[in-house]
Order: sequence, then C-alpha cells, then structure tokens
Amino acid sequence: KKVNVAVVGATGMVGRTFLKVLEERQFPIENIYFFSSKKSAGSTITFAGKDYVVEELTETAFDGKDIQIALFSAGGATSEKFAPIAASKGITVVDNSAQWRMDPDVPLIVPEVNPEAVKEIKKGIIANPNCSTIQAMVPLKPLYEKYGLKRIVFSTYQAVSGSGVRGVKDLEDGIAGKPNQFYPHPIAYNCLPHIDVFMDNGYTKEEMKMINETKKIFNDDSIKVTATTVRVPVRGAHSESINVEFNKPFELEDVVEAIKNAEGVVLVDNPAKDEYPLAVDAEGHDEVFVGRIRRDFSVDNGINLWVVADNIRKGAATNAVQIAELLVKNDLV
Ligand code: 11C
Repeated sequence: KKVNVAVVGATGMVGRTFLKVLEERQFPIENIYFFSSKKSAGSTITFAGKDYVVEELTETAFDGKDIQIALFSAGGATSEKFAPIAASKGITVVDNSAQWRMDPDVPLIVPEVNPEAVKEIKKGIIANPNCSTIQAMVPLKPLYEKYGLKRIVFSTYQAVSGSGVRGVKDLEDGIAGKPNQFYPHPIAYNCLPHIDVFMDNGYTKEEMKMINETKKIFNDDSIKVTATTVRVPVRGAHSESINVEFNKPFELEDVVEAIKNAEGVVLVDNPAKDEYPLAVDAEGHDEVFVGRIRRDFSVDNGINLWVVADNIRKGAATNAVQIAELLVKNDLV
C-alpha cells in the first residue's frame, strides 16, 4: 500500500532529515507534497531524484490532494494552528513539536516502546516526543518490563543541533573566535545548564519535558523522575547519564543482556578497551548507543547508564517516520 504524504517545515534541519529518512527507509509514498511558511515557499526541494516546489502553508493548502499522512516540523505555533486543520481534512498528523505532546487525547509514541498507542488516535494527531526523551526510553523499556522503574535521574549533555541551525552556527562562530548570537552565553568551550526556557518551579522546559513525557510514554505516573539538561559544545548527538532505581533486585548481567537485545539499541560497553558510546560516532545513525552499564552501589536496586543518539535522526525525524510506518502497517491511514 502506498500513501500520499505531506511534509510541513521541509526546509528546516529536522525537515531535511525527514526527506533523507523517508528515502532511506523506502517509505511507501505515492505522492509527496512540501509546505512551509511564506518565507520559504517557492523554493525547490529534491526528493528521490525529483524536484518539487515548496507550497505556502495556508488553511486550504491540503485541499484536493488526498493526503493521508502529514509530518509536521515547523514549530509549536504552526502545529497548534495547522495540525487540527489537517486532521479536520482526514489527514493523520505526526507532529514533531511540543504543542500536542501532553494532550491526553494525543498519543506520544516511541515505536520500540509503546507502539500500541497508535491505536488510540482521537484527534487525528500523534506526537513525536522530545529528542532527549526518545533516546532514554529505548533502553529503559526492557528494564521497565523486567524490574519496574522506581526512580530515574536524567543528566543530559545535549548537542547544539537541538537548537537548529542557529545553535550550530553559535558553536562554529565561537570556535572561530566570534561572539554568540543565539545562546545567552558562549557555547564554545563551555556548558550551559539551560535548554529551552525556565519555568516557575526553577526547572527548564526541557527538563520538564523529560519528566512528563517519560511518565506518559510508559503510561505510569508512579515513576519518580528528575532531570538536569545541559547544552554542550557537541554538534550532532545527545549524550545522557541515566541513573535508574528498579522496584526489584537484579543481576547486572541480566540487565546488560536485556539492553543488548532491546530493539533499536547498540551496546558499546567495553571499558577495558576504552569502548563506550560517543556522540561523534552516533551522529548520522538511527540506533541508540548504550554503555557504561554498572551497578549504583549507593542504593538497593540501581544502575547507571550512558546513552547516546543522533538527536535529529532517532530524536526527531527517524522516530516520526517510524510512527508513520506504524500507521501504514496497522492500516490506520
Ligand atoms: C534541544 N530537545 O535539544 C531540544 C530540541 O521539544 O522537540 C527539541 C525540542 C522539542 O534543544
């Protein structure tokens, strides 16, 4: 079965990666349409060897095209306005923004973790989780099933590509000795404990996304979660230290085995040879790389992990395309 697909926000960093991933995974496309704001409309996009003109996104832009799936990555405001418009025309939206993630009527999906949620579409919208949440969920899934998750402490080391082209430019400019224009402080040779805006409770929005999205994806409010998210001078993959306490005792070798066998995970854990996941190795790949798995001796049933993934691929575009694949596979479009 082939479907008609729309890509909204095709000219941004995630949008361009959508195209690569759709091509690589040979997503079953009949026709494809590209939409953007007025500013980028009229530009040309090459997809699968063919040139397409980007159309301006308007309230009537989807009409007469028989589109089944729309992949949105054009920011929260565009998703807020246009995802319901697309849905009202019978299109299923896979939305990469934070706009709909915590809506109880919108499934929030990591395909390796909660694919069954795809059957609970109520508003015609499915949300793609935040990049730092997605990569953490993949190795935690088998551990949740085996031992239950009592408490998680996330500490992240996030790449500048998470801020899009402006973040990458600030890093490159900083290394070249030029001032930063986007971040409030220099990112070159520095770490900023500040991703997205600060909330009234003293956490950043990025930290609250990790906390709230984790509970929603596991459909379990009993998991205690805290997070500190940090921007580091790395280009294209997020790294995370994850400290987890289980509800049950465990053998470390069983934990390693479960992570090794987890769908979408590559185990890189050989300290004797200085082998552990690295951002520069993960960049450009779709898998989640996990290593440094060790017992946390300070609690009864705890472990520490180091988890690395390309935040634009598995953290955004690849996960969204996998959700679209679930829609096709389950005959939902
Ligand atoms: C970052 N996690 O690294 C952000 C980017 O809610 O989809 C993605 C923001 C989001 O800055």
